[in-house]
Amino acid sequence: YDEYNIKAGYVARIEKLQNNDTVAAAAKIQSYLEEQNNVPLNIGITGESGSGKSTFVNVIRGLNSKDDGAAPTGCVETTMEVKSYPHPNYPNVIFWDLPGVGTTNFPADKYLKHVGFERFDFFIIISADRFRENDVKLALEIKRMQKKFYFVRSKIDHNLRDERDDQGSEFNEKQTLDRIRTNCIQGLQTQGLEDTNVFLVSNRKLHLFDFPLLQQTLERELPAHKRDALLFAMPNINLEIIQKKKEAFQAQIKYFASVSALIASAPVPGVSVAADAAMMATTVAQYQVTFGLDDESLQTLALTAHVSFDDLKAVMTSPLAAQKITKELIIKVISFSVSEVALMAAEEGARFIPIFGIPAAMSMSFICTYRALSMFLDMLADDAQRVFRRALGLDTSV
Ligand SMILES: Nc1nc2c(ncn2[C@@H]2O[C@H](COP(=O)(O)OP(=O)(O)O)[C@@H](O)[C@H]2O)c(=O)[nH]1
Ligand SMILES: [Mg+2]
Repeated sequence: YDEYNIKAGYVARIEKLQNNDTVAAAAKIQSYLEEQNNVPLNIGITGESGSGKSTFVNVIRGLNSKDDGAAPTGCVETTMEVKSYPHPNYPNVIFWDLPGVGTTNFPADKYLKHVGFERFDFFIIISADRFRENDVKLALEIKRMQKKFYFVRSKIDHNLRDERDDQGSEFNEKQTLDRIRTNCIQGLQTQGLEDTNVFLVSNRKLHLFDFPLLQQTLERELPAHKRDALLFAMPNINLEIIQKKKEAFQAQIKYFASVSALIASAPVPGVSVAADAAMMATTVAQYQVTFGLDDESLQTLALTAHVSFDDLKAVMTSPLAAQKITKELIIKVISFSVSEVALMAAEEGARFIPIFGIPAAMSMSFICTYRALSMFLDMLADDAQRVFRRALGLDTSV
């Protein structure tokens, strides 16, 4: 009788664990994280043929024009086709290479209908010259449809080079940039667009001139829930953006740690560790590509910055540098750093734990995952800064 009772109790306990709320809770947190990383962002890039739209679509996605998945560049636009180019690491962020209004021969309102304006979060209107009547009409129509637009004046590197050749020792970069900007803004004003900013950009050197300002402006003006989507998809053009990516990832770590705490209560021994390492590997691999530290990104950077691939690899110091992120690598690096991972209290993490009111094993799991992911994030953000300094930090001329 007793034996029967004990057994029944045991079975009931296992069943309870298996159907436990914690499983549902872990799944819920996981789907929340997935949602966070899949917020759709659709950016329409328009402007006359030859203005540099397709090139912009490529460089902003961290691609060279010859890479797989790059938009074809340098060809005269003849089709009215609307083409979508998802970000290679964040396919929820889509850049749309739109035909120029001139190519379609549509008036602005028909044009917007043709390209399907509802889907766009905002438009970027590019010109390699002063802005034309078409650009202004389109901007006014976009505004009427209660969407946002940003003017980008491209090929600034060309203008500066020409001006330097013409003016010799008289050349002043800042004055030249100010003059181009003022010209563009005045041109827009005379056509009826007041208070409009124009961002001066070189698609050859995205980290120079106004692209960083454009990035900040877009981020500021986007609804809050879309900001991280934009941030993660942006190329690492300066140290600030690397820092912001790090902070955004850091803010997610408590959720990953909670999932691992919940998994720690799983009835099957060993599941917790294996699941943690797999989850961490996926997350750390995401850090790696987002910081541009995977081989492919480094190769592209080496090409555009005219630095050798090996030089870029040489400045990275973390044990993850230039490695394919696997479960095994994660476990290996964690075991090297056991003292750091196990002994240091996770401050933010500790504050988050009481919400769950969980037993000790789960807290340990929470703290370990929290510490480990924070450590990996620190390592990769540091490497990203070093690589940035080596590749672009000193490159301030066109
Ligand atoms: N120097 C320089 N050339 C650019 C820039 N942007 C685009 N180009 C070149 O301008 C040409 C037309 O660019 P493309 O992107 O095909 O223009 P689209 O017709 O608007 O898509 C290509 O040969 C590009 O390499 C830039 O910022 N600087
Ligand atoms: Mg094109």
